[in-house]
Amino acid sequence: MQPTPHAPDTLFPDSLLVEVAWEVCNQVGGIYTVIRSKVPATMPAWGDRYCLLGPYFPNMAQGEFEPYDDLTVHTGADPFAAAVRTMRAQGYDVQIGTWLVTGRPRVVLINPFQTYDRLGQLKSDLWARHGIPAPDNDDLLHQVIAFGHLTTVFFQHLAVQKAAGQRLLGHFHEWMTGVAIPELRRLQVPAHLLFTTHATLLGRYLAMNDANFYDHLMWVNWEAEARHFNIEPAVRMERAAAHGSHVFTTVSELTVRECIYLLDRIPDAVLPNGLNIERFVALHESQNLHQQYKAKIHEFVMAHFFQSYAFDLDKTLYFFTSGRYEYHNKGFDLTLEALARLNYRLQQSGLEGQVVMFFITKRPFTSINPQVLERRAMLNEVQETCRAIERQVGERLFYAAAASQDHKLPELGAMVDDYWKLRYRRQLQSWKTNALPPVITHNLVNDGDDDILDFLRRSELLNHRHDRVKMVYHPDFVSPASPLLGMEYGQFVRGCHMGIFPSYYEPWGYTPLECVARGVPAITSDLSGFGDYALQNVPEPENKGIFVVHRQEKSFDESAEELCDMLWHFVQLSRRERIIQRNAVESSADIFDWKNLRVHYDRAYALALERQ
Ligand code: G6P
Ligand code: 1S3
Repeated sequence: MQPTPHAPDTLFPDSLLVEVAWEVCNQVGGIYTVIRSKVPATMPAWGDRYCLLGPYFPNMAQGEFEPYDDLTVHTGADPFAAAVRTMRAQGYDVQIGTWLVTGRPRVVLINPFQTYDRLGQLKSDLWARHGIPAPDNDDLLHQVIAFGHLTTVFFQHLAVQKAAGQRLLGHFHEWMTGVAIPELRRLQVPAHLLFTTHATLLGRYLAMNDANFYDHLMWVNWEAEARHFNIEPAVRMERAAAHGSHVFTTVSELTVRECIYLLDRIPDAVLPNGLNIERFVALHESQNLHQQYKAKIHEFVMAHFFQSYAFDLDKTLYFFTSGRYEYHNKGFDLTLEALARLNYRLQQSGLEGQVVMFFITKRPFTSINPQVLERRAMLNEVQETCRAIERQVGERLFYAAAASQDHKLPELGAMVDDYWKLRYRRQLQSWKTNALPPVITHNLVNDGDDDILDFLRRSELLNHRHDRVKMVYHPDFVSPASPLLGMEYGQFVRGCHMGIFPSYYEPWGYTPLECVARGVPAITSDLSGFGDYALQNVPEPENKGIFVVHRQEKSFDESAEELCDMLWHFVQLSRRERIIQRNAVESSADIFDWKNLRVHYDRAYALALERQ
């Protein structure tokens, strides 16, 4: 396919930009969201002088990547195609094409496995030249080292192929791609290099293992800790990238502290993360979608709970949290504690209604719990019977109305055949059970050793009829193919009332921002980059549906109480107040549109171009 021509740029007109990330056409986590969502704001500025570079994993790239046809690669005048050509002429396997996402940027993908026959040499060079050791049995490190070498080769070719006077910017995200930086500097490849860390390796490990991580941060001996956690090679790669780049950046003020103490370099800039915010012209459109997707969640909830006992769906609120399973770092522990307190408060109060809380994360499981599937299947049968009765009554009523002499509504029950009446009664009899609705939807591989389940069992939050906070732990991502919550994640978010993300360690944290962008209020914390940014840049964030739990210099108990207060306040809002709040949330999302946040990247590029 021919690449689409893009409008020429006015910013940095004499420069080329290559953004290198492990997650280009390869969705793993948050960096995929950064890169992908930024494309529509990046293309108008850089157009044909922009290229993304990542590792080629055919299974992951499938469906997202469309290669250019041979003619385009062979004759393409742009320096990226020329660099690919010359690499291919040397026998390298390099893909060039279009990433099939909004903005359709050019991408170059390189298969890291092609240099595995030279791994021994690459590893010994890395050690001899940059003091970075590499163990024998770590496949991710091997891929990273191989890809780092191929990236270096690509930049060397690009530096030759670019037009005279053209300047080359290389922006590397995260340590997995940053390993090329020290080698590019050693070879003096004429490129202006930026490195962005989205979380320091040690920070993540230490935060997970030290309840007073932030107090101890400035005393950490990075070398000793890297050995202790057995991550020394990756930490050394991260440090080499941070120190070797012309411009070093990170995603939030919070991570700046980590960079200073754990990487020994003060970042030159903070590049906050944004989203490509798509706004509806009319606010009611967004409200309609909430109603539509909430109805889908209602279906799941009826299937899951109503076999055991029913409750009023109109007085039910849906809360959720989601993200990588890092129990402490993502604040799952705090969320559970606050929900347990909320359950108690609701039980003691005269308030009507209940909360259904979803934990959406990823854990190894063997299958969906057959009981849960059966509950769903039985409800589907009940629904089919109801529809059949509805059709029969509908047709007969219509006939009766047309033939009516007295204009009275006939007895509707008499219009249903005995067959359907019996079937209806039998289905309902066999459907109802005394068993409690399961708190988890899947069978975990290690059910006996799971922090969420452990908490629920210890605190007796087991979906008893009297519990006013019900739990649904869904240890798999939400997807339209799922027989339980068969919808897109974004649709699920819209159907909920509130997202809860009071992280303890979170360099940025997209999950609350994804809520806000969909008009759903969200709770974050002052230890997440997003929460910290909101406190500093959004006037009265709570009026825009962004609630920030204070965790800095607060005990677990104090933060849990604050979170519980926020939830308690929310459950007391009227429907009208919730609707008004959703409208306010949606209109505050613009602050986080890449169109507004891209300026931070532009400034960093300008700075990199000044440095040699
Ligand atoms: C949207 C719909 C309304 C509906 C409301 C429910 O605003 O347009 O028709 O009543 O959602 O809001 P709730 O917060 O109760 O889910
Ligand atoms: C990191 O991904 P994570 O969830 O491992 O990068 C994300 C994008 O910058 C960031 O939002 C997140 O906080 C980091 O932790």
